[in-house]
Amino acid sequence: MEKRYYQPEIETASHEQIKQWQNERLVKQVKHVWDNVPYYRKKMEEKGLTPDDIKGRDDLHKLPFITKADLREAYPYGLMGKPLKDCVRIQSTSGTTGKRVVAFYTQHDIDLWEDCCARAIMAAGGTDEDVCQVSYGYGLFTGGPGLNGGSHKVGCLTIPTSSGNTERQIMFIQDLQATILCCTPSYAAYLGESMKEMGLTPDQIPLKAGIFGAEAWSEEMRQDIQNTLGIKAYDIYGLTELSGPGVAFECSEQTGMHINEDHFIAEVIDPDTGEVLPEGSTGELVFTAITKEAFPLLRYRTRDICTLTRKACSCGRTHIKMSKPMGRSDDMLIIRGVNVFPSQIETVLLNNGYAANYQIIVDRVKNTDTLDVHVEMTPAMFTDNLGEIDRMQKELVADLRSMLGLTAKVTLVAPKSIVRSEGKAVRVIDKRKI
Ligand code: DLL
Repeated sequence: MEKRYYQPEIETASHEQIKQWQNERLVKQVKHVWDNVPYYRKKMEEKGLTPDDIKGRDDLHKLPFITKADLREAYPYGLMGKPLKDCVRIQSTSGTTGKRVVAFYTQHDIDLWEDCCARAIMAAGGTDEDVCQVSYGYGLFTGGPGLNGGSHKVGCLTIPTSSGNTERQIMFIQDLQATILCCTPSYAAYLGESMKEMGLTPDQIPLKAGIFGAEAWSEEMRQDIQNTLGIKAYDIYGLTELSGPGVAFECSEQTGMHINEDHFIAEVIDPDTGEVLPEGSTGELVFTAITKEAFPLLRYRTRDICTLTRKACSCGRTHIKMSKPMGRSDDMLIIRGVNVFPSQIETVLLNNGYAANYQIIVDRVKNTDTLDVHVEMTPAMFTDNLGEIDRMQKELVADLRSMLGLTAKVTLVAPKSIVRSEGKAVRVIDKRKI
């Protein structure tokens, strides 16, 4: 495939050049934050630091972390780096795990964010000849606005369907011959399932690529979506606190996501001690935004667990790659003392021929944690033969035991009985917290 980049001189810059950009921008950003964000200045003072202590990337570890708790404490204006009159937009998270995060943007911030999304679209093969359907939610969620802006920058014809109304989504894909689809992986799987039911085969679907993110999804789910829709499915990562989608994106190699290092410095730390881990270790991802003006977070703890690698990539991009996050540290379930990520359960299900339609129910009965996995049978495997269902359930229990090291209860349910999601899927119900 011909190599195309949105900003070639940046995306393929040498490691020395990237380091130089990071050093210069970090020094400038620390000064900006010191001068304009009293909340963070106080945190630095508490550690006995002034901007003079930060001469470049190698000094980053000295700076204090910012956590979700800081965002809550400083809500809504306490971490702003620019006066309100210079800001043109906010975006916000759904706030499912506490108070909403409100992030502020100057026009310059939006411009750089959209550049990052444009890089992702071109890495997925997008050009100005493409028709890009953006089926992420528009509004406060960053998915729709971010990819919409990136699609404009690439020059694609953009279809801003937002999420939901699956029939209309499919109508636009067919009638306007959409070639790129942007949505959550769970919604892509649902669209694929619906098109299959309508009798559409992959070669009758005009899509060639998908840019899917905003939630954890397994390699097996990627294969599933690629096969049903007849596309290449690319991962994209980001979070509202750091702008939104496009902090990192996948290229033709599909082996992890390039982090846009001219805008973000990534570290991986031990989530328990906060110690910075060497490249290649698995730990919590921490980001420092070095170009953002209005919401300039330094050393923000994402709670996402992954590894970083600077191995050469066949796409020609030089920016460091992050692995697919295996989940969030706060998504990790501790069941009878064992750490369980929902993505591990998904892998077992998809390897056994099930689709990613499942729900994990955790409870505590008589002081013992219980793990119930409800899994939909696919229409092809559906049966009402109880002996056969029992056999299939036992097979999954055994495979889950070898993956997780503990026994789960598996209940197979009829096709279509688990609610489909149009945005981020809710996979886990933890009744211990209710
Ligand atoms: O989900 C931004 C986004 C929109 C990313 C569209 C990609 C595509 P938030 O709602 O603030 O922002 O949620 C951020 O979602 O910390 C991760 O836990 C998770 N996440 C995002 N992308 C991925 C991904 C958007 N590709 C949180 N794989 C992050 C796994 C992801 N998890």
